[in-house]
Amino acid sequence: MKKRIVFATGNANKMREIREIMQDMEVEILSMKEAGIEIDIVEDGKTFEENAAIKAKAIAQYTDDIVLADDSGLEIDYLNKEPGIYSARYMGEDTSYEVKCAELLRRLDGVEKAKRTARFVCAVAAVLPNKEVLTVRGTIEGYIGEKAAGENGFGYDPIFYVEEYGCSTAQLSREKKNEISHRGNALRAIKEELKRIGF
Ligand code: ITT
Repeated sequence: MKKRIVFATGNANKMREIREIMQDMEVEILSMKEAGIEIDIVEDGKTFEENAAIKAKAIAQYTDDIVLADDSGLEIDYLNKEPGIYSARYMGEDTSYEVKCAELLRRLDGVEKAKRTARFVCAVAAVLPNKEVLTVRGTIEGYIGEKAAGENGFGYDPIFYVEEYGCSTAQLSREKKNEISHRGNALRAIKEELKRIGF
């Protein structure tokens, strides 16, 4: 039987990237919904790592498979690292990303490029078969552009620009984003950890 991993996320965009990044593994990856686990998880941690561990541990109560979770967000230095761990909740969960991105651009109006530095952060937590919990972190450095651009990706991608490519992560191909992204970096690190334990 193929090995299984359950991913503790309800975010379909994350799930798509996760499947793309982990496609080289001989493992079946199920979202928590596909695994038949539908619960509300209160993310009341103070760091990305704490929240990722909260999500993974909550789902691990319902399965013996390895459980992974992703907690991620955008840190804007000029805004004291806002929206940070509150990235999904910024201006309310139901507010569109068009509106959220426009508001962040407005708050940075007139701020020079050198002060617009930002990063995406992704913490991935794993609950292993022996219930040990591991966490890793991946980041990508960039800056907030002057305007939103691009149709790929999701969330804050249209306003997050990468110096090396001179465009937003919403303008990169899926492959390129996964190659350089916070999520790609964190998931590659967790893959190494899983390999180390012989999974
Ligand atoms: P789960 O908790 O169910 O995984 P969520 O959307 O609530 O889904 P988070 O609490 O980790 O996930 O919030 C992450 C938010 O950060 C996400 O909703 C995006 O707004 C933003 N974000 C994370 N990764 C991103 C990426 O690759 N590109 C753009 N925005 C991203």
